[in-house]
Amino acid sequence: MDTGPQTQEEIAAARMVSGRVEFLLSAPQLKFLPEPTVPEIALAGRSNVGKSSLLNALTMRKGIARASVTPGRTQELNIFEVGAPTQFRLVDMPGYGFAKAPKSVVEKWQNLVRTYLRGRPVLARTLVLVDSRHGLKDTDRAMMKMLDEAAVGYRIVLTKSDKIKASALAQTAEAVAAEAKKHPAAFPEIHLTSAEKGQGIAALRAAVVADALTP
Ligand SMILES: Nc1nc2c(ncn2[C@@H]2O[C@H](COP(=O)(O)OP(=O)(O)O)[C@@H](O)[C@H]2O)c(=O)[nH]1
Ligand SMILES: [Mg+2]
Repeated sequence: MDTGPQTQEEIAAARMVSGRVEFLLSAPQLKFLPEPTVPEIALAGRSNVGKSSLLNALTMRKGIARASVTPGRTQELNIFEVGAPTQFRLVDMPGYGFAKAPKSVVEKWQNLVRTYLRGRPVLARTLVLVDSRHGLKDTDRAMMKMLDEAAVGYRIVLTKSDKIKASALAQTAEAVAAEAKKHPAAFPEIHLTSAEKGQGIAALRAAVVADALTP
C-alpha cells in the first residue's frame, strides 16, 4: 500500500509539519490557554483510542504527543503548535470513557471540554476518534452531541484500521457514516486511518491543514 503524500494538498501538508511542531503547554483550565491568535484543531476520543499515536502520525513526530504529556496531565488540554510563525494549533483533549471514573472527574472533564468547545472562537474543527474494532459507543455519541450543540464541525476518524479485516472495517465505516448523517455538525466522510501502517494519514493531514487554514 502506498500511503505517502500524493496529491498536491497532501505534499504541501506534509511539508508544513516537517517544519516546526512544538508542544506548547498543558491547560488544566481555560484561563491557561494561549491567546486565540491562530486556528485550532481539536482531537477527541475515548482513552486508548489512539489519539497520541494519531497526533504523532499527523505531525510525523515519533514521540511528540506521548513524550510531552506526563501521566498526571491526562485531564488537561495539551496544546501543540505547527509552523514558524505558528500557523495553527493542535489541541489534544482529555480522553473519555474511563469505566470507573469518579463522578467528580467526569464532571470536571465535561466542564473543561464543554466550555472549551463553546467558548473558543478560533476552534476550526474537531476530530472525533473512534476505534475501528468497536465503532461508536455511547460516550462517543455524547461527545458528538456536545459538538452538535456547540456547532463545531467534526470529522469522524476510525483508528487502528490495521487491526481488523477490510470487510469488517467497511461495515463499521458504513454504520458510523449512517449515524453521522443524523448529526448536524458531523462531516459525511469517515476517515479510515492507521497510525501504525499509515493508511489515511496523508489525506487526513491535508484535510486538517485545509480546515485550519482555508478562510
Ligand atoms: N495496531 C495499531 N495500534 C495502534 C494504532 N494507534 C494506536 N495504537 C496502539 O493503541 C494503544 C493506545 O494508543 P495511544 O495513542 O496511546 O492512545 P490514546 O490513549 O488515545 O492517546 C497503544 O498501545 C498504541 O500503540 C494503530 O493505528 N494501529
Ligand atoms: Mg494519549
